[in-house]
Amino acid sequence: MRYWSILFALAALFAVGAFLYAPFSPDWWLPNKPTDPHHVVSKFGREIDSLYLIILVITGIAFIGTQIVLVIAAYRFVDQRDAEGRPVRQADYFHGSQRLEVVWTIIPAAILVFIALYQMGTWADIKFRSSQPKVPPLAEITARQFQWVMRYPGPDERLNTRDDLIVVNDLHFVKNQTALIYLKSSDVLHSFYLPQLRIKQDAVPGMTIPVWFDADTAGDYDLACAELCGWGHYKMRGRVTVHETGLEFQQWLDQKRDEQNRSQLTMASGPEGR
Ligand SMILES: [Cu+2]
Repeated sequence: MRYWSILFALAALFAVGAFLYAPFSPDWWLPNKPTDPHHVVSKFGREIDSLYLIILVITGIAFIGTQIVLVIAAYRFVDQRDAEGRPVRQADYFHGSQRLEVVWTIIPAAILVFIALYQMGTWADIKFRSSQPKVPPLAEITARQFQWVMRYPGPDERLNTRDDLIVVNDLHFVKNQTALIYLKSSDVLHSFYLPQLRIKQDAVPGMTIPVWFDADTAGDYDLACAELCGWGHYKMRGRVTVHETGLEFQQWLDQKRDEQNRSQLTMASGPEGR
């Protein structure tokens, strides 16, 4: 029944066609056009995207290869009968093939070793403590159900002093400058996720984790929590603003600090102050 093998071949052809077409589709997401909302804007991000593409090419070749073999096998070894209804070809039974098993173990193992070694430099740049940039921290960010509390150092440039600025869900830094933050959690596991920067780091209760990143395009981006942390998980969305210049960033800091001082004054002066 060749008819069936051709029908199954169509399914394989469709799957391979969809795979090959996907990168040219307007909805394709990696790597993406500058107009795309998830366009990568950081050095780490581009490295991660290229790693992703390499893995996609390797798995793509394996995928197309297996589909071709599947279609050929279904067509060639089709169930055929002679006039008396007996099978034309007798099936062969054999107890495995050691050579084949060695081949299909060594090839994937070699590919995995290659990927493991190839990505090591990128991983080290993003995560190793030894790569931590020697810059003053931009902020300390504490995740809690369900918001990001961001503490920026005040004019004394030190964290956890009285002149700190505290804002919620509002991350600001300057274009082309490495931003270093200290990530904490005050309740459960959260995950600090900057999609356009391809940065993701768990916030772990009891730990202070340094995270660093940069952006080469000024603009507004997203901050999300990527760890289901409770009923209000979806609310842990923050704004990320990358400023064109340090001056612009400083102006934002000053303005927020003024607002904070004013509201503290109002609170301190009690009802008459209103
Ligand atoms: Cu969360």
